[in-house]
Amino acid sequence: TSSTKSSYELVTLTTWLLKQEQAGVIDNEMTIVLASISTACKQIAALVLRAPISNLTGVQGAVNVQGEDQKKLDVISNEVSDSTGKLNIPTRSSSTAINQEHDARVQVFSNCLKSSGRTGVIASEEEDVPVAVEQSYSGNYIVVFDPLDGSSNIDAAVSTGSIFGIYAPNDECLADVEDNGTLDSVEQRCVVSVCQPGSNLLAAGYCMYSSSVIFVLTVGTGVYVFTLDPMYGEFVLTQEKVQIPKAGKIYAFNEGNYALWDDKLKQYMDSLKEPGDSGKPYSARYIGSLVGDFHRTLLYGGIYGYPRDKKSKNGKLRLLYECAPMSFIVEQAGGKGSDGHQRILDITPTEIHQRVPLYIGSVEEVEKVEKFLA
Ligand code: P6P
Repeated sequence: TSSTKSSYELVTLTTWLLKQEQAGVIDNEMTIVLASISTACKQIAALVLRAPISNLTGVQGAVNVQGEDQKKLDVISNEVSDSTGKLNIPTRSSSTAINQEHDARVQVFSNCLKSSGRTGVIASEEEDVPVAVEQSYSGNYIVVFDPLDGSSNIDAAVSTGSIFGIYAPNDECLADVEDNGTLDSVEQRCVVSVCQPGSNLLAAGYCMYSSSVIFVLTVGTGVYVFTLDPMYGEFVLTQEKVQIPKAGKIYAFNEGNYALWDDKLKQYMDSLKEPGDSGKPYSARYIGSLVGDFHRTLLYGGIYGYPRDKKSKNGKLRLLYECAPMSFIVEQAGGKGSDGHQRILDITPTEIHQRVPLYIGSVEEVEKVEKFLA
């Protein structure tokens, strides 16, 4: 008998979401928010695929709230389709237009979420403060995201990714809430409503733009992997209930920072290089893109780490829209996400761009580094 699945057996993300809704795992509003996120990811995939061609690479010139040079694509990847949902892929001739209008340019993720009508608040790496969504008709979900993590890799066509998390609606920060306070109090309420521990996440996922476009999602019932079929632009279910190996001899750290690490971490890193009982040391794999390094860790086992160091007291990665969503996913796959001492999902952010050290992957590997750091 043929081992390949015939097309009618393939499950698309759309039908998978509807099944979760019918089973009562998610509600209709969440289905719409997740569908709008998958649309944003398909649009970003198209942008990333053509970046060199449409001259989107190169530094935008603006600097985001992180103080990092904004690559053109991560500005646009924050929005892509205008209100008509049309995909605004700039052509070569419009590159100057991009420069002039990048502030006004539509933003992929936030625009798709706004047009879903079910998103109340968004918090993005590319936005200084949380944004209360005017067009929210119902649902009012809170969505946190990094629209294009690792965007510095775009020019070299190395994997990049979008990361997102969804929290339950709350009325703290709705745009239409009458507020006789100052704008600051609205923003402050937004920050309060967005700054929740990852243990409150209802859903989390990422889309990796690599040799395949891979959409990974959990709604709290395990981790599901979808692969974009460019033949008809649908995400197709390719793995379900993924379980990360309990151990794995692959580590992903930027060892260029070794001299800046504290001694306990150096001892951990040195230990990985000893052949040990198996006679084989660990393998180093580091591509400088969290989503790419994480996805390989999820499937093959091992550990990704971005420690604090003498330069970056809290490491580099953001708790709210990078570490927490990835930790929710890895725990759903039987893995662990830690700041070196505590569970990432137990940490409540005090501000939306807060950084934390991150050690994430196979349980035995994360516990090994925690022992060295104790
Ligand atoms: P470094 C990309 O900028 C990112 O946020 C992650 O995707 C990636 O793992 C890390 O930073 C790379 O940082 O300092 O090693 O270049």
